Amino acid sequence: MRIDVLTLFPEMFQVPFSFGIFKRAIDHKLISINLHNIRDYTHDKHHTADDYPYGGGSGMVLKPEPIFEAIEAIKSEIHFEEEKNTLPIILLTPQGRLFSQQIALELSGYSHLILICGHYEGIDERVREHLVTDEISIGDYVLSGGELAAMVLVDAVVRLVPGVLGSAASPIDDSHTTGLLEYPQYTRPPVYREWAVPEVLLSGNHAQIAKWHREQSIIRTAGRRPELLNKANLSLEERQKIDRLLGKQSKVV
Ligand code: 6GU
Repeated sequence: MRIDVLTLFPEMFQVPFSFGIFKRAIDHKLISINLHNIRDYTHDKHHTADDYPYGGGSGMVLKPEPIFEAIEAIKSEIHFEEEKNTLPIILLTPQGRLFSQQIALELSGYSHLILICGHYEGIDERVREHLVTDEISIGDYVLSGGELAAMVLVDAVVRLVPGVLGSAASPIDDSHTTGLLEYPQYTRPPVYREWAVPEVLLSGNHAQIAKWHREQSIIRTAGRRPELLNKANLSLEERQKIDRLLGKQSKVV
């Protein structure tokens, strides 16, 4: 998968993309991330990427020309019409559709994505109308720019690209894919400050352990995020257990 990112601050991406799964995925050529400074596509000697809003108002607005030209430069390297026409051009903005595991999964199916990091007070509307194919927000709060949102999106998408997580971990089991939150995890020592690890986990009985994991996931989801249970794949017995749980217990576990 190839990801092109248009930003005023390409340096912000250096650290996160140099560690962990990103570094491994880039080194193994499973993904390539190309950073483009929007200022490099300006033509005046001050490299002006933003300007005052028509009609007045506070803040600056990103100019359309450098953004159109950057995308056209990227597209000129694509030789297949089909890819050019289906390529997602995603604007990160608080006005976009709310990002989710479902959207991450959808985006992980593309071989190429372009991300535009919005900044200042806004972006010229013509970019939205005539260039962008999708707008995404990562949550109902305001960030000062789209960069951190782009990093969140790239992280969530890249780990779904086959091979990126390696063979041990599978994103299929992730919470928000299963609809259930993760069960509690323990490691050594078996007793720490008199707090013992649940006995079943030390039993070596794999069937009992799997049953406990499942139960704990359900209890935890019912306590913290009951609305997630609607999309979880639960047996009738499990549904009945939850009804009893939610009826009797209101404490968050
Ligand atoms: Cl994508 N951009 C900005 N500036 N703020 C946000 C956001 C994006 N998503 C949530 N808040």
